[in-house]
Amino acid sequence: MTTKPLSWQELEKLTDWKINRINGVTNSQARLRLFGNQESDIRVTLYRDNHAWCPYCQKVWLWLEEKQIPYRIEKVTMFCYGTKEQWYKKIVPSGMLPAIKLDGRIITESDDILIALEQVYGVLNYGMTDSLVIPLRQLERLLFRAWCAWLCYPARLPGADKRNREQFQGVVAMVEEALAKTPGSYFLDNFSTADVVFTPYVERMNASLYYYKGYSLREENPRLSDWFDAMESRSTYRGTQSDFHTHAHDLPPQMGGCWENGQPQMKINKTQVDNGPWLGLPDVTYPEPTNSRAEALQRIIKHRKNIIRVNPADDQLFDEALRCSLTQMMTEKVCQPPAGSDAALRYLRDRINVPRDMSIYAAKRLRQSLEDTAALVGDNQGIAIPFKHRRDQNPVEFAHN
Ligand SMILES: N[C@@H](CCC(=O)N[C@@H](CS)C(=O)NCC(=O)O)C(=O)O
Repeated sequence: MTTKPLSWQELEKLTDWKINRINGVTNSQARLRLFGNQESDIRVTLYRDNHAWCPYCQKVWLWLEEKQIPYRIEKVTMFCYGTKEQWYKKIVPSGMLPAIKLDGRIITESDDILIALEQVYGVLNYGMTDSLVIPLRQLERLLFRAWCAWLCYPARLPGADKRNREQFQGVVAMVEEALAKTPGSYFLDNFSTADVVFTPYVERMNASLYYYKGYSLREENPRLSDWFDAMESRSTYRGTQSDFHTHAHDLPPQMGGCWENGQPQMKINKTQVDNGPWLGLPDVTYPEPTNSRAEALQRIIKHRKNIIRVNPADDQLFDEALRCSLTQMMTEKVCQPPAGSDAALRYLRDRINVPRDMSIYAAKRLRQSLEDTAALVGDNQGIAIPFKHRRDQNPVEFAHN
């Protein structure tokens, strides 16, 4: 069945998605988190990056959410997508993230931040300097280095890719062994700091190795698979969790490059991450919430003016095409977009960020509806996502209302 695009007013009636940013579940839009406390109880400000790309920020963010510490959030631009704010350079001259202000004192370095927070608020089941946690922190760094060695350097010599892969898998085997030491799914007998420390990079390893190397960390390792499932049972993690598409394209400028190995499985994975279908990718396994489409719709409605303004296509043409795509997403009826809007729809498809813009399933639904709608008029792609920088994501463009 085909239909005409709904107007923005009609679309607005199809969503009642709403969250309580301040006291509700973990979300990336909040500037203030109270967990039922008063604003006067706040002693902490977290400085994290605008797009929730910075892994070390995720570590501190997750810890604060798990401990339900009341805090403020100040967002800062990373060098790879824009200009560092002067006010931030005054507090942290290097511009590095994350940082916190705790009782007026600025602290940088994510490990030092967690240790300082533990001194004030107590540990998250086990502390950073606990004799059980220290070897796990060392193992996480070992895994990180093996991942970088495989992902971030070109494997020019024959057999290099295979060797790097084996070296990485060797460290993964040690991680599997560490996870197997306790009966539950977490690193220690309960969820703890150790899990928080592993989270940011294991999430990025899962995404990047799937996309650039055809290796599925989560599917090939049973203990890590259980660990991911356990993490996804926590609303705190779900609020900070990103997806394969976001990471595949946010990592290259941050890491100084990610190298494809060109193998058949890699090519299949890359095509699926970039062109869909996005449902079914092993970046998430918890069941899809019933309101994922309503969330995507609400988020687009809120930012539609800027989304249309920054899109390279003509505003009127893209406005109609975008409404077609949203109409299709909400009604499941085919809605023919204007001729020539395929590249514009795919431009947006490629720039939805998780969790910055919306949660993982909402983004999958939206990407799919943009792709399905674009496919009705052609196979033109949007302007390619840059690899060396991501200034196409400069948050300044979204500061206007
Ligand atoms: N050892 C530091 C590493 C922090 C770090 O590398 N931060 C990166 C982002 S992940 C950064 O702020 N780079 C500057 C920028 O990208 O603007 C920590 O643990 O906090």
